[in-house]
Amino acid sequence: MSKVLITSALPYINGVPHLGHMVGCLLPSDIYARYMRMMGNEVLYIAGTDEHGTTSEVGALKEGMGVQEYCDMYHQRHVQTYKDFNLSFDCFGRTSSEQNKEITYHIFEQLDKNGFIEERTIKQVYSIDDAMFLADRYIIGTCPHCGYDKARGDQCENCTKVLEPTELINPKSSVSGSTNLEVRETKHLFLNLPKLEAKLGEWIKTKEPFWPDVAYTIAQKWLKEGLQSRCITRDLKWGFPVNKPGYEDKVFYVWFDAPIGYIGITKQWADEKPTERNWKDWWLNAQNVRHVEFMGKDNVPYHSITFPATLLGTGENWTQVDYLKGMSYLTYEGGKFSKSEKRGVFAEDAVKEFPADYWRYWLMSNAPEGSDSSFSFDLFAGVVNKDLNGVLGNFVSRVLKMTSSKIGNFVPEGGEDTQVEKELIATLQTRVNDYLKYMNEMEFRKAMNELRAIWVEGNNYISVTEPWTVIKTDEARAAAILRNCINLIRIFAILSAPVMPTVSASMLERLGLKAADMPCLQDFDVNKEIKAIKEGTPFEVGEMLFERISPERVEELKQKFGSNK
Ligand code: B3M
Ligand code: ZN
Repeated sequence: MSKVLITSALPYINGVPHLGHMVGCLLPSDIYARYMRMMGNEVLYIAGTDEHGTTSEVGALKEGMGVQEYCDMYHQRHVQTYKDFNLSFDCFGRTSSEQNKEITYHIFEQLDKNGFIEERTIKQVYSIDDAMFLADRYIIGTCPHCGYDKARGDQCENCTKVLEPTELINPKSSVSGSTNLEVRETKHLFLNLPKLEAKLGEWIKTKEPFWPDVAYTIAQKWLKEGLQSRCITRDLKWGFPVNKPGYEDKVFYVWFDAPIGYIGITKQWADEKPTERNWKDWWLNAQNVRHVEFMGKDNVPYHSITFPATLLGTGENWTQVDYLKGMSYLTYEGGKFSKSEKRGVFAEDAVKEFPADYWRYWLMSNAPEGSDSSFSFDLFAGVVNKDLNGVLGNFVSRVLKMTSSKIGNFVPEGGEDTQVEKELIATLQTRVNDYLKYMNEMEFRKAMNELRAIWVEGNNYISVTEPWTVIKTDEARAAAILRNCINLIRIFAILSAPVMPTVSASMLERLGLKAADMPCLQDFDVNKEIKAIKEGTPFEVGEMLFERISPERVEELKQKFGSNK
């Protein structure tokens, strides 16, 4: 048994997650965590809300709440949403925790002691009416290049030119609208990445065979262009106050303490049961831990450069990422998800329409791996009706109903297998091996494709063997066929468990089994598993596993959630 540490990028606290967030890191990490547990590994699966930064301060201001109160409220909403989606975190914590503060301070002190922190004086825009320094993107004005009047201080959305806030014509604060702004000098701390470059380059080389191309290429590109020092402090109130004399009125930049949050949240988890758990077993001088990180591709530079460099600079032996899975983006009905324009499906609303497993399966079988992918209700209904209801649901209901009406509510006894079963077992074994291989490699679309092909084999088998005809002349043979089919239901339930845990449990329950009874997926032997349920075992037919989505319902959903078309 090996130890696998799985982290999902920590969702920003402000706002609620939409389907794009779900598929970008939260869902694939959960599927991988469930799968790795079923492979017999010791898994620690961690995530939490990313709470610091200007966006939280501004968000709280807009909703007329204190920042702490705002974060407490949104944290609960995140927790509830992920529970509804059945995400199996060992701990879903918060970057604002005391534990994270303690570890952030320690890491900063080490970096400072080792000479990787520089002090610099920079110029920044101060809003007198808001009584705060404004982050570049909170200053809006007219773009000097194209004349667009809502350009942000970091970039013009219209002509895409990167800007300095001081270049804007008629700048104003987007927090209050005030034009009462001035440029002030302020002292900040920088992480000296150029000084860490050589160490980092050495470390990245050791990762070459393990990293998918996208992460490796991004990291190499940054290294080739030469690293720049990065400012790790901000003039804000909400955040961890900097633990260095002269900087007490500043806080750490959100991207400094957010990835440290993986460690802080592990400590939160350990502190719940201090006699049983130790966060250091996973993070500091830890033995045999493989760390796998999931994130949207825009987060890759922070996880392959800044955070590893931060840990390397401490001179201590921290667990570093071994494999980084970066996902592209999901679009909605041909456009962007947009909360303000009320377009797109938010996770908390999605589960009110259909059970989480429908979404989990659709999102993973259409995961934006490699390139972006697009959600539409037509595509969603197509997959639910065809793959889930038509292939899997139909097989389960057909087999159990037929057995019940022709033989009885128990696993049929007697009868022999033939060449057909030999071929079925061989085909399934090849497919199962491929499925497990893709899951190991975190190639989720391919894995889901294989899973569906496995269900299809069940339908093929029953069509070829025709137990409903055979029973008229050879009851024993029909019994053998239906017994195999019932065992296939169990096999399908086991293999589907990482992606559709509730559906899987419902399939098992019909056969009098529990999720805890599932065998280890390592060396999964179809030949053995197809004989697992004893003859005479009672079963229940149960309801249809999935509902069909009608064209009328699709139209309703498009109206309700907005469409770009
Ligand atoms: N909160 C960005 C994001 O949600 C950021 C990730 C932090 S991971 C340490 O996309
Ligand atoms: Zn412009």
